[in-house]
Amino acid sequence: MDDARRLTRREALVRGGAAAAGLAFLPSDVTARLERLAPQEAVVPWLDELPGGGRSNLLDWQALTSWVTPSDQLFRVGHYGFPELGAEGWTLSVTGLVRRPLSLTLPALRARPRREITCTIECGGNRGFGTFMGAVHNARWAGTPLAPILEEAGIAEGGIEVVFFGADEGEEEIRGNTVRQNFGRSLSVPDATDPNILVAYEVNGGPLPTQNGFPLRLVVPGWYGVASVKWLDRIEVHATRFQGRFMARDYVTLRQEEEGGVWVETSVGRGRINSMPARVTRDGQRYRVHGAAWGADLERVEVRVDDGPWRPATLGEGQGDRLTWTFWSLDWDRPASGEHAITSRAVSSTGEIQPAADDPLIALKATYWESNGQLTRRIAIT
Ligand SMILES: Nc1nc2c(c(=O)[nH]1)N[C@H]1C(S)=C(S)[C@@H](COP(=O)(O)O)O[C@H]1N2
Ligand SMILES: [Mo]
Repeated sequence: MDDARRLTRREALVRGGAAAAGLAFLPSDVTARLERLAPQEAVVPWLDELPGGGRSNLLDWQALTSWVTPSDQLFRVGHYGFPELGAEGWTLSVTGLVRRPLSLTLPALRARPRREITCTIECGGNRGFGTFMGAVHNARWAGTPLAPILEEAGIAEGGIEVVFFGADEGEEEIRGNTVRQNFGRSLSVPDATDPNILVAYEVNGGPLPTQNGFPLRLVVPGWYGVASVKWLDRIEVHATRFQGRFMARDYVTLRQEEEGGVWVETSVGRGRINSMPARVTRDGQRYRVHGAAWGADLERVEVRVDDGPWRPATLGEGQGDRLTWTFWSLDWDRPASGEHAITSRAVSSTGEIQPAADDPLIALKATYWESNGQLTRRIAIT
């Protein structure tokens, strides 16, 4: 297919989608909002197109239409598959080093104070390999805060680690033994008492989709997705640090230190500063680059075209909320025809800059997790 025809097909697809969503309410100000595509605007396809959807239901960046990811568009990761579980009789137990063990039914959890939080969750493996590029979502979760549950159970003397288990399980080979294990992840007691952590039973105003943890999951805002345990049915307080597969074997970053050359292994934990050019739109001769940034308290996002200067983007929806992604855009007037490279980088309020691809933080990293380096996308202007 030649480029002109591809463009036409994309335009039709994107416009069709927008029309179906009811574009009648289009506001006059379309700046920095990916979800609002003016009728005369068209998406210019990337040359390095990234497939969305698939088994992991990855985000299609070019077709990104909404700041809140609709529930049927949430990416999903299930290391032991995606169990279809019933809500009937579900209980969440809180045991181990606690003074008052608890067993909480779903009605009991729903009767507790309800809290909603909108947050961006990214898989620690996002962008780490091949086309696994859209493992991030921004959704509005509802549930009850974890901290008061832990408070009620009462961490007993010596309890340092809160371990969360899902009902999903698999066989693991561990030092010569074959054992069955549930998916498990832990947080230290101070990390687990973060008031933003939810035991969630709803997303975007509806039940959790099966693949995203129905009927109950943990939501740990500000952390890579692996911390947000799905199909949650057991919380244990331990006296020792938990070294399960998803803490200490998988989701471990191996990186060489720039000074001294020492190799260090760290468990994937808190999210990292990140950004992504999502798409370029064209309105006559006016082009605009749109994208998203997340993983830090953002101060600004900058965009570079080819080897030009870094230019500040206009921040849009999500600005000022460190737990959600922020949409951004940059006007790109009258680009020369031919191929161009577009790179974005996020900068945090503490001055942290999203690392370049050749930054030692990225270049000296041997594993694919925490791949938050700047990404360059290619586009042809005709
Ligand atoms: N029980 C359970 N919880 C889990 C997982 C899992 O395999 N089993 N995968 C984790 C990983 S690696 C990620 S990235 C997030 C993804 O959440 P989502 O599938 O709702 O997008 O779920 C986390 N919680
Ligand atoms: Mo993940």
